[in-house]
Amino acid sequence: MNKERNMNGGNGKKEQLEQFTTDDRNQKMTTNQGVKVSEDEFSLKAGERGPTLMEDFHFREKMTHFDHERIPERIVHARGFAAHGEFQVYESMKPYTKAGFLQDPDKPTPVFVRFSTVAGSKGSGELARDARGFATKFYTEEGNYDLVGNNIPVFFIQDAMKFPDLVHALKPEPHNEMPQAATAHDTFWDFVANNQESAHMVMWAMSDRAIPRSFRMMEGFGVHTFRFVNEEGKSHFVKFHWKPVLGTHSVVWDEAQKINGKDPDFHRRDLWEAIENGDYPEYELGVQMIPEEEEFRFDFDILDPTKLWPEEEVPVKLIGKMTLNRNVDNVFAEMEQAAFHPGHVVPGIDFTNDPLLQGRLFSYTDTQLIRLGGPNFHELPINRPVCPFHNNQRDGYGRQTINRGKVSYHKNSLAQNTPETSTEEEGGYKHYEEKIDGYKIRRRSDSFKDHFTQATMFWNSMSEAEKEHMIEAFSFELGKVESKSVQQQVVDMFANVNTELARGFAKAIGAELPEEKDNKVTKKSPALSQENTTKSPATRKVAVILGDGFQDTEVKGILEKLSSQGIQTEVISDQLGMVKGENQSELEVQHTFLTADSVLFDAVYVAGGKEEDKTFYKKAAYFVQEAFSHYKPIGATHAGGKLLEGANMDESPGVVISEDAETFVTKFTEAVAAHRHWEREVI
Ligand code: HDE
Repeated sequence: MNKERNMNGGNGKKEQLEQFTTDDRNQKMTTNQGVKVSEDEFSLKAGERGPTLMEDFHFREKMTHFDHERIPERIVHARGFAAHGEFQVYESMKPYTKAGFLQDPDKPTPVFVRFSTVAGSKGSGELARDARGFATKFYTEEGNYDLVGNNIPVFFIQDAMKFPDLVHALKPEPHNEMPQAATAHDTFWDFVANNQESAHMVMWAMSDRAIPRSFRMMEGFGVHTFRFVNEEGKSHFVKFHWKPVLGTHSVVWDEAQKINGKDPDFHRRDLWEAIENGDYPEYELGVQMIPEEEEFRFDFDILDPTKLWPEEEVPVKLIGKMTLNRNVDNVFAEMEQAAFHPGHVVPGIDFTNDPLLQGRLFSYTDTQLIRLGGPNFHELPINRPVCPFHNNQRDGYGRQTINRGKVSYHKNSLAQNTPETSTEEEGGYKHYEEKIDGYKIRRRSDSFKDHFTQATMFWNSMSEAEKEHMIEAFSFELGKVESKSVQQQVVDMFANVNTELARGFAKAIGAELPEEKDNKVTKKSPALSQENTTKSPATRKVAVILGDGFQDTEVKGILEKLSSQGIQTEVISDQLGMVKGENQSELEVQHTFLTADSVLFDAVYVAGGKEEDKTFYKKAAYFVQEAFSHYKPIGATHAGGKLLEGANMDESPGVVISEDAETFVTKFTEAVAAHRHWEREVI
C-alpha cells in the first residue's frame, strides 16, 4: 500500500496535500536555489545611479518567475471557487454499482469541489445570469472519480461538435469584447434562434436558477446519462443530482446586478465564510436509475442531454451526503490547477452514447494540456490520486516522478512484464460491453428532434412569480439585442414553448406578437419549481439597523434568540465603533450604510435609535426600501416600527412588526425561512 495513504483518518488526501504545503512565515528568504538573500529591494547596479547588471541572478530569477505567474484561464468556467470536503454513502449501492466509494457507509471519501460561472472571465462578477459549474473530484481508493456537472440538468446543444459555436456565440463579441459575463447580446440570441435544440436550457437560463443566492443553495446535476455497472455486469442508466440541504434559492435580477458592483466576490465570500464559521455546506447525492431494458420506455430519448428525467416519473434516490469543511490554503495551487474531466471514472461507473458526453471525453484532457502546460498535470498535488499509479508513461514538461529502471514498455521480460494489468476481479477497469452495430454517419437520431415539449413542461411547472421573473429575464436579455430580426426570431421560437411567455416579452421589446400556437403540453414537474424547495432560516444573514439610543435590553435578547435559530446578524449604523443603547450597554457596529448594502443580506431588522436623528432614518429608510423591493423579509421593533409605517410597508406580507420580543422572534424567523415574499406588491 502507498505510504502516502491512511496516515490518519479518511484515505490520506489531506496528508498528501500537506506534504506539498509550505509556510514561509518565520523563515529566512532564499532564492529558488536555496541561497540566502541579503537584499530584496534594490537591484545590483553599476554605481548608485547606474544601470542594472545582468549578473544580478536574484533580480533575474524574481522577475522571470513573476513574468510567468499566469496560466491561460479556462476557456469556459474561468471564474470559480472551490473547497475541500468529504462524501459518505448512506448504504451500500452494491446492487447497482461496484464503485468502491459507494459501498461502505462507514468510509468517508475526500472530495474537492469547484463551483463556477460559465461565460465570464476570471475576474468577472459572480452574479451573472448564467449556468453554474458544480465539479466534484472524489479521491477514491480506486482512483479519482470526477462528477463534472452544472446547476442546470440539461444543456444547450445535443452534440459536442457544436460546443465551439455555442461558446463563440455566448462569450463577449470578438470585435469589441463586450459584454462581459452576459448572454444579453446579439450573437448569443442569434445562436439560440438558429439552433432550436437550445430551447429547454434557455428556459432554465432565463429562470431564477441562473442567479443563485449562494453556491450552498443550488442543485447540481451530472446532466448526461451515465451507467452504473454492478459486479454481475448488470447495467442501469443513471443521472446524478446534488441536493443542497439548505434548499435551492435565488436572488432577484435587479439585486444580482447590484451585487456585482457592491461585492463581485459575493458567492465565493459566502462559501468561504460559511466554512470558516463552521456552517459546513451539505449536499445529498441523489441518483435516478433506469434499468438497461427500460431504455425505450419514455416519450423522450434518455440519451438526449437537452432532456431531463422528471423526478415524478423516475424518483431520485438519495444515496449519500457531501460536506464541504475545509477552505483551500492557496487559490492558484488548488483551484486554478485543479483539472476535472468527465472521463475520470472508476470501475462501476461508465459512459453512454450521449453525443455531448462523448465529445467531452476528448475535450477535457486536451484543454489541460494547454492550460497546465503539458501531460504531467496529474502529478500536481490537487490532482494526484490517493492510490498508487504505475505505468510506462514518461517525461514531458514539469515531470516530477523519478521512475527507476530501464524498462518503460509493455510487454517486457526484463521487468517480469510489470507494471502488470489487472483482471476485472482484481479491480481492472473494464468498459461495459455494449453491442454497437451501425453505419458511420453524421446525423442526429429522430428521437432527439423534439425541442419544445420539455421546455413547455418547465414553464408549466413554474409558480406565478417564477413565470413573471422569466418574462422579465427574456425582456431584459432581448432588450439588449440590437438586431430586430434576431429579436423577432426568438419571439417566434418561444411561441412554440408558450404563447403567454412569448407575447409577454415580445410586448416588452416592441416585437410583433406571435400567433397563438396549438401547444397541447400540459405536463408539469413540481420538483422543478423553487417554491417547493426546503425552507430554513439557518445561516441567513440579517442586517440589524441600530442607532444610538436603541432599546438595548430587549434588542440584545432578540439578537441572541435569532442566533439560536441559526440566523446570523450583523449590526449596521451610520458609523463604525460601538452603538450605545438607552441603558448604556453597547454593541459593535460591523458595517456602515456606506460599506454595506441591503443586497448583501437576506433580511433586515430595524430596531432604530433616537427618533429625532433624521439623517440616520433617511439612510435606514433607503436601505429598507431596497430590501422591500427585493421581496425580502423585514422586521421592526421599537422605533423601527414607525419607519415601516411611515413608508407604508407595515401591512405587507413578510413584514413583521411587534413590540413583544417573543412573538417577534417567532414570526420574523418564519419570514426569514420563507426566503422571499413574492405576494408583496412592489410599487
Ligand atoms: Fe465543460 N468544459 N464542456 N461542460 N465544464 C470545461 O475544461 C466542454 C459541459 C463543466 O471547475 C473545460 O478544464 C465541452 C456540460 C464544468 O475546472 C473544457 C462540452 C457540463 C467545467 C470543457 C462541455 C460541463 C467545465 C474548460 C460539450 C455540465 C469547469 C476548462 C460537449 C455537465 C470545471 C476545463 C472546473 C469546463 C469542454 C459541456 C461542465 C474546454 C466540449 C454539458 C463544471 O474542456
